[in-house]
Parts: sequence; structure tokens; C-alpha cells
Amino acid sequence: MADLFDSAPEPPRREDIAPGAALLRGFARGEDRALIEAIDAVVARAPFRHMVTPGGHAMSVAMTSCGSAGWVTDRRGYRYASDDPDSAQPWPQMPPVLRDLAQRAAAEAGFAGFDPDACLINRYVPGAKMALHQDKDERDFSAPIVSVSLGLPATFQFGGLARSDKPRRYELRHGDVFVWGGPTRLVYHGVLTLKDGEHPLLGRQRINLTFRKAL
Ligand code: MD6
Ligand code: FE
Repeated sequence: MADLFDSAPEPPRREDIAPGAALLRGFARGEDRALIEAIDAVVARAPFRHMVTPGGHAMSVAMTSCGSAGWVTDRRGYRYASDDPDSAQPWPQMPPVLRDLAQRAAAEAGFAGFDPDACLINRYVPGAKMALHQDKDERDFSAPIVSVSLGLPATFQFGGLARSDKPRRYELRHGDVFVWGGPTRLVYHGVLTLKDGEHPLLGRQRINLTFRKAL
């Protein structure tokens, strides 16, 4: 039996963040090894790379994608593309274990019937960060975004519909799933500089999956 001082993780539970936004603590923890195996299979065919923003800066976060569309950025801008620009081949298919998790998490947050066609995979090493931004390259804003965090914890900023709205901060840990849509679909959000650490399964990195309906 757990006592007050052990570090056993808390059971999964839902925190309602705002209308349309929910943080599902620990939702993916029980399937972490299967998720990592599926991610490794995607990365073997579509390796992580540091894409360049339209402004000409290499991103500190390394990215890849799976699904019928992948998110890309280069000097021409941000967009979804059906082919991986590095290989000129279609992105790897979305592994069923990933799609299934995203659909269950969306339903738990009130978005039954979510049918993602894109999964962006982000890799953060200590020092990497993501500036405040909106996810607005998708065609269908009626679908939510499902965000899965694995590995090292990160501080997530969740703001408002204007860049100047002061963001609230949430620590996202291994297995947490953040779902947002509806009135919060276009909020500004970002990730603060990742702190160093060592995760038992993933070592010195954080992996984030974001599932979207892009096309
Ligand atoms: C991250 N996530 O958590 C970066 N976007 O590593 C995102 O930019 C993001 O987590 C839209 C919805 C959920 C997200
Ligand atoms: Fe985003």
C-alpha cells in the first residue's frame, strides 16, 4: 500500500482548464512503452530534423510527422504537406496505437468522433523551447488538438486569443495529455526552455505528440 512519502504517480484524473480545454493527467502513462515503440518506427523512416522558420532560424525543437499530412516549415512558410520534404516520400502512416490514444483522449475531453489525419512529433532536449504561437495552419478548427507528453517534464504556457494575454503555466509530465478545442482552439501557447534531467524511459529528452485534423 502506498504511503504518504513514496513517489508513486497519482492515478489519472481530468483537470478542466477552460471551456474546450482539459488536462488528462497520466492518461497515456499505462501505454508509454507501446507509444515509444510506435514513435521509434516512425522516426526510423522519417528522422527528426530541425526545420527552418520563414524568418530563417533553425528551430531548437526537432520534428517529424506521421499520418496523411505532416507539418512543415521552410523559407516559404508554414503548411501541411503529404510528403516528407527530406525523403520526397509520403509521411509514414499514423500507427494505430497513436490514433487510438488520441481518439480516446479527445472523447474523454468532450470531443467524440475526433479523426486526426496528422500527428506532429516534437523532440526537446535540454535548452530547447517553443515560443508562444497559435496552431492555425489546419483547415478545420472545429476539431480539437490532442497533445501527449512523454519523457522529461516541461512548463507549458497556455494563454488567450491575443498574444498579449498573460499565459497560465502548467507542468506537463510523462503521460499527460492536454486536449483543447472549441472556444480555446486558437489560444496562444508555448513551451519554456526544457530543464536538464534524466527520464527512466527516454533519457535526456521530452517527446510531444500533437494530433490534428489538418486537411
Ligand atoms: C509541445 N505543443 O507541447 C508543443 N500545439 O511540445 C504545441 O505547440 C501544441 O501541445 C497545439 C496544441 C497542443 C500543443
Ligand atoms: Fe502548438
